[in-house]
Formats: sequence, C-alpha cells, structure tokens
Amino acid sequence: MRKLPNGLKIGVATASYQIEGGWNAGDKTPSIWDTHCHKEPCPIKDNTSGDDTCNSYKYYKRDLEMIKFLGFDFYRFSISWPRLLPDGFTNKISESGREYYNNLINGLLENNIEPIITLYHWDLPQKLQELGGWSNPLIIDWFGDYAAVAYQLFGDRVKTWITINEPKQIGVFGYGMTRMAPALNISGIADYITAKNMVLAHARAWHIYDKQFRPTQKGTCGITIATDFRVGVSDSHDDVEAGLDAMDFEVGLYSHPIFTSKGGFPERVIKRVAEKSKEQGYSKSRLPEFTDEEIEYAKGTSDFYGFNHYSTKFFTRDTYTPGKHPIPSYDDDIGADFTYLDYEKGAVPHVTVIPHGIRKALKWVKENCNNPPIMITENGFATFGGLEDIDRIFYFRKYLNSIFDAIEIDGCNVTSYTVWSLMDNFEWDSGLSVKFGLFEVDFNDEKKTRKARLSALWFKRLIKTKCLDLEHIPEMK
Ligand code: GBH
Repeated sequence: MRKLPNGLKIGVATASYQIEGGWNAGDKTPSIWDTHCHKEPCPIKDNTSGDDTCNSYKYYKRDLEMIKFLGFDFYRFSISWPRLLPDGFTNKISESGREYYNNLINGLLENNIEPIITLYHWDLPQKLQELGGWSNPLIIDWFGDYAAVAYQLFGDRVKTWITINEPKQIGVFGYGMTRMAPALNISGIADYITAKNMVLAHARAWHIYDKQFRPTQKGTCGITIATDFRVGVSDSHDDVEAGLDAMDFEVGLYSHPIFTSKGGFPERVIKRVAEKSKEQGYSKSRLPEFTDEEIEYAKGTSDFYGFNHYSTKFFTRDTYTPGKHPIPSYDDDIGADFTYLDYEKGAVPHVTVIPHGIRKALKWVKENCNNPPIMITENGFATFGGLEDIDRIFYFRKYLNSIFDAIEIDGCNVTSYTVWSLMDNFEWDSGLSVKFGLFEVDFNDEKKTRKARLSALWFKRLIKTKCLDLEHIPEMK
C-alpha cells in the first residue's frame, strides 16, 4: 500500500472528435477529421469514423454519471472548434454548440467535478484548413480569437484551460505524414512551419487569457505536450547523443520555446536541420527562425506543463543509414533508429510497458523546463477489448508507482494525474478497434451503452482509499 501524494488531484480525459459523434448536428460544420474519415477509400484502419462514436453529444449525462460514480476530481474534455464557431471565425457562435458545452460544464459543477477544457484536440474547422490551417501564420489570430470566445462564454465556470493538445502529433503526423488529418505528407517542411505557428498561437491564447481574462476569472492556462520518453539504448557516446537528439525533436521542439529562459527552438534541432538542409541543397534551413520579438512573446507562456505520456523508446545511430526515411523528413533529420528492447508488451503490439520511463520523463521536464508545476494530462493503456482488463490495471499500478517516486524522491512538482480515457472511443487512425476506456462502449448499439471495466473499479477504490494498493485486484460483480 502506498499513500497518494498529498494534494494530488485525479481526473479522467476525453476529446471532442473521439467521443461526441453528432458530426453534423445543429449547425456544426465539418472538421478536418470529418473530411479525413469521409475520404474514399477510408484511411482509418477499420474503416470507421467519429461520425457517431460514443455519441456523447446525446448521451453526455451518462458520462457525468460515470465520472461521478468513480469519484474523479476533474474531467478534461475538449471543445470542437467547428461546433462552437461553424465558420471558424467569431462572426457566428453556434447556439446549439454553446448549449451543449454549457450543459456539460454545468452538469460537472453540479456533481462537484471540476471542468478542464482543451481548446484544440485536433478537430480544426475544414474551412480554416483550406486557408492553410496550422501552416498559415494567420492562425495565430484565428486561434486567439477562438480562445477569447471560449474564455468569454465559459471562463466564469472553467478555471483550467489547455490551449493545444500535442503539437507534435498535429504537425509531424498530420502535416508531415499521413497518419492524422489533414494528411499532407510534407515532412521536413510542414512539420516545422506548423511547430512555429502552434507555439505562437498557444502564446497568443495565453497572453489573451493573462491580460483580458485572468484578472476577473482567476484561472490558469497552459499547453499539453506529448512527452513520451526517448533515451539512448546504451551508454556509448553515439547512443547517448541519439537519445538526446530524439528527445529534443520529440518534446524540446515545443517545450523549449515556451518553458526555457533562452526560448526559441532547441540548439540540437536547429543544428541538425540546418546541416541537413545545407547538404540537401536548400538555400536556408528548413526549420523556420523565430524573431527576437517572437522568442520573447512565447517565453513563459504556460502556467503549468501539460504532460501526456504513454511509453518510452530507445535510440541508436549504429544501424541508421541515410535514405531509410524520405529525404527530407523529420525522421531523417533525427538520423537515429529506435529499437525495441525486451519489455513487456500490451495487447496492442507497439505499446511497451516501461514504468521507469515516466519517472525519467517527469525528471527531464523538471530539469529542462524550469521545474514547472506539471499536470499529467494523459496516461493510459490500450487493449483490444474485454471487461477483465488486468493488464491495464498492471500498467496503471506500475506507472502510478513510478510517478509517486518522481514526486517523492525526485521532487517533481506534479499537481494532477489524468487517466486516458473515460471510455472506449475513436482512436484516430486506429478507429474504434483499439480500446483505451475505463468503460467499455458498445458501438453497435444505438444507445452506445457503457459498461465499467475492472480498471474502472480499481480507480474507484484508489480514489476512495487515497492509496495505491500494490496487490489488490478487484472482482467483477
Ligand atoms: C494521445 O496521443 C492523444 O492525445 C489522444 O487523443 C489519444 O487517444 C491517446 O493519446 C491514445 O493514443 O513508444 O514512446 O513512442 C497519442 C500520442 C504517440 C502516444 C505515440 C503513444 C507511442 C509511445 N501517441 N506514442 S512511444
């Protein structure tokens, strides 16, 4: 038995496109994920989409019941930008969109559950994509304007705001590759252009909150960065360097401009992309530069570090041969391979269970980001289904134990922990077949019936007893 660290809040998360359904309900317009999933042939592994998914647009009251039943302190959900602003701009606020989020927020508060809102969890209005989306620097204005509307409408009741969820997944997988919408496949270019614009758009949303809303609303605002851990596979100089480079491409690209006193992109990334670009005949680096003014504008613009973590990868340069990845590309710029070590694997083959990795990643944030308050905004484990998810319980138990070490031994300032996810939902390119939920969802049933898994009951007990029980496994009633 291990006591939960004092004051650590425990919550659970979802995201709009993954759970809401109602893709064309009311006056909602398509997001880039609607467009992506409706392509022929469908680019999603099991040919599904988020058209209906959990239909939380209709059944959100059931979600409230579930969160309440488990006793979570807070619920992290996201706003669908095109549901609230059907034109993408602030000319028109959707009555039905606004009502949906008001009902959800009020329902949470009535049940004593704190609402935490993510403004952008990947569902950009399609119209803004046609104007270039995150590759157009005007998005700094568009996103700031959208954020201001959300603060204005909901900020009297919502005190924690997350601007952008996981810039890497948006830029590298969406603009650089084809895994995520809008699947542009312009690697080594679009991923870096969007990185800069996302950093500045986040900073804009933070400055607006800080100046115009914080004085009266008195909340906090920050960004969430996917902070999977990367490290060299051995202690050899080359492997250690490969690991440090990989971590800066994975995380530093987004954290360095916002959390360090120096600001701007990390030195390792600047250097590698500049050298490669030169070799490849570009007249200047493919990595855009920040002006001095932009560096100052972005620095210190997050009240907390939003930390998503799933696993760890080990890197080496020994086996890397140029040409392995397209040239130019983000992966070629890193110039290192990851290798699978013999760690326990989850049902989903690429998920390796490496609990000490989360402790190291938290320590990395402490040391490289000015020891910020850290909100763990996502952590979770995928299966292919079943209610008796013992493997998920093992994952949570080991990862939480390692997080508690980070807090109690390493002195990391972790203020909250969030489970991904409340229920099975639309898992992006993997569709509906990969399950992250504490609750199982029957997607074939019109009511999208949700049933508690063993892991849900395990969390209920953890929250109630404020103890991490390192032995007990609940039983299905
Ligand atoms: C998050 O992204 C999303 O925010 C969320 O919407 C999604 O449903 C959830 O995670 C589950 O996938 O071996 O170290 O490379 C996920 C980003 C990137 C997390 C790849 C896992 C692989 C672990 N993912 N990463 S590692």
